Amino acid sequence: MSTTIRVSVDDKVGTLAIDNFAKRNALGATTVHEMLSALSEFEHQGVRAIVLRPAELRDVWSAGHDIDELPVRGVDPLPFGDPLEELLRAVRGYPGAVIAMVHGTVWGGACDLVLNCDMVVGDETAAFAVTPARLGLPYSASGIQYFLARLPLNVVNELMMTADLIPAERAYAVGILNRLVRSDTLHDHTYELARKVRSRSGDSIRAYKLQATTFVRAVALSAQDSQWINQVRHDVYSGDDYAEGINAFREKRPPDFE
Ligand code: LCV
Repeated sequence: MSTTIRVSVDDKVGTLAIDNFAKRNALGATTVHEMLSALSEFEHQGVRAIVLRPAELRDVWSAGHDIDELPVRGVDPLPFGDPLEELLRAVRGYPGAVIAMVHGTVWGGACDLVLNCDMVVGDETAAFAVTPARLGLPYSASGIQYFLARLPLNVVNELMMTADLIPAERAYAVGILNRLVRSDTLHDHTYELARKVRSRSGDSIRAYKLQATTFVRAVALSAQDSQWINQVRHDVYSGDDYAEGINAFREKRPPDFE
């Protein structure tokens, strides 16, 4: 029995709803593993379009990675095997459309999750922040690569360097949102889009998506540059900023990176 998500299917359109508002729908290992199981079950049932949403439409869509589960200084906070990294790969690899329905603020790894969805429908309350610079954390190389495939460099720079929320109008203007609709029509617009995808050829869409996500990953990178990237990230997650960022969150105070 799932404890932090709600799952349903209606005529091969799935709904995957995060239901843990007490922790602002933070994406901890328990929630992520339930979401991974749901995606696997959707695939088994031949679900062709999935709507990813919060169970309750409140002011926060998701607070991102569960900070309480981030490791201490000196340990990579976003390794390949991190549950949230696994979820991002599962969404990218799902053989059908995953459509994010966004009402409220989306933080950090949840922003990565939404941007990894195939399409994003938001309303006027939707806002997006990518937050490693609030935590002194070196973002994952795969995450950065995917952000750069999804958005212009200057927009990724703004997200990564300010860690501020980009509000709905700008999110639509810069391409984070496919559709920007009024909150009272958000549900209908999102499910209308999901049903449209569901009505098209599942084989064609599956083949397209598998190729598209493969092409996005296909970049030439020397072993030397790969090792250099690992060293750059190691120096940050072993440094003072990361320790301060995590401690500041736990002590409910602004971080002091001076
Ligand atoms: C665990 C939480 C969280 C949370 N984890 O409610 O992108 S990266 O690299 O940064 C990546 C590593 C990542 O995703 O890191 C997480 C990035 N997320 C954030 O920086 C957002 C942190 N959360 C907030 O700023 C606030 O909680 C927001 C603005 C989302 C909501 O504020 P609000 O005042 O409505 P509270 O802050 O009171 O949070 C309610 C409860 O949820 C916990 C938080 O600790 C609190 O728990 P307690 O009731 O036990 O005090 N919580 C919120 N976010 N990411 N726990």
